[in-house]
Amino acid sequence: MPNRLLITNVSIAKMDEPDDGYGLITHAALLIQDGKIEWLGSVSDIPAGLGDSEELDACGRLLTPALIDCHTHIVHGGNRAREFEMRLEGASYEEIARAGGGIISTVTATRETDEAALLQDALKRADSLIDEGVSLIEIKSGYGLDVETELKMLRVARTIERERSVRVVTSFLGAHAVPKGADADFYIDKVCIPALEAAHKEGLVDAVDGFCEGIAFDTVQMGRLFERARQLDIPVKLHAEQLSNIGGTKLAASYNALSVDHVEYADKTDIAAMAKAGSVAVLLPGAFYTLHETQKPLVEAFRSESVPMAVATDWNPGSSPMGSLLLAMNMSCTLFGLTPVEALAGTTRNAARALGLKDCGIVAPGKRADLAIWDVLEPAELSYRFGVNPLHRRIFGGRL
Ligand code: DI6
Ligand code: FE
Repeated sequence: MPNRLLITNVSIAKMDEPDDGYGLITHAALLIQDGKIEWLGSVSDIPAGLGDSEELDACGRLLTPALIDCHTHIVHGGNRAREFEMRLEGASYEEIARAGGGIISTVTATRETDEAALLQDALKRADSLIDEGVSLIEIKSGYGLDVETELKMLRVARTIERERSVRVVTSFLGAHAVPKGADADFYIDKVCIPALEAAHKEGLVDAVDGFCEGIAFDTVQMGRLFERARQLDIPVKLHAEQLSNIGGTKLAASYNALSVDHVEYADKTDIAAMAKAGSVAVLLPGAFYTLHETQKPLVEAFRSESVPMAVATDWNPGSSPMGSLLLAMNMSCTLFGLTPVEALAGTTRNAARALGLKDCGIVAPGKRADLAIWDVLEPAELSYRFGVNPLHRRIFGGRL
């Protein structure tokens, strides 16, 4: 029997490029063959001769591309609930970081946690994303800051893909923070770049990321890392303009970054540079919310410059301990003013683009059959509610 699945009686939000809306078709059907979308259209046009296909009646539910979380740090040890309390007592994120807390405290915990325990914790986090219809998770290193632990994190990330029906894309984030007592320049040249080379050699690196910020690395230091990435032919992306504007966005754009992430403090000249470079803006409302930020990304400028906007959880133990991509979609609307169409494009089509992937993120013939079926009538419902999970079922690689 051919490996075919026919979904009938479904509404489909195709989220495909030429249409600025949802690309919605109702009373539709969709045919999957060998893990890919073969055909979609009106139920009245279902091709003949499919009698031997497995069939699924969606009872009028909504089908979308499966969701993509294009920015996470779900492999990490420990937690930072104490810092949450400290911030509520008045300490700022930067003050905690400068006092040796923040990212550095997670580095200590991650170094102390063995690979098996890191994997168990990360799988739980991956499972909660999968339960919300996520088929693809980007996972960063960056809590090792030494060769051994950076590689350990990336190996765990790759293992998740073998343990679960989910795709994983990795980013090497060795330039996340300056290790305690180290000199930032020395660290970049003598630890971070060698760690990148070692991780690349093991096939663990899909992209190179960094944290360009007053409390982390400046543009000159990031530039040296990006130069090495370019020599190794690895695409780059950057955490930039999250807490201040120090030029990270323009640096990233000059390397044709896949994405520039956070970008609350990016100005119009930064956004013009992103447009020219074709970089995606990854908006991370969980970090904005957690840190009580007030500077919002210039959404109107991203729109007018046609810079695609993606939305992600930034799931990490410090600035965004958020395990829900649906909540990130809601927050991107409520806090940043995205429309529900933009929020869904941000976790499907534009999230795929932020990862440099062309085989997923929209519902179209030839794309991977990574799909989500929701117990909702209209696509705006996915962003409208929060704390509610309307997933009916997820299809991964054509399999229910
Ligand atoms: N920006 C972030 O939001 C995360 N990393 C970064 O560079 C925060 C990571 C953390 O606080 O542990
Ligand atoms: Fe992050």
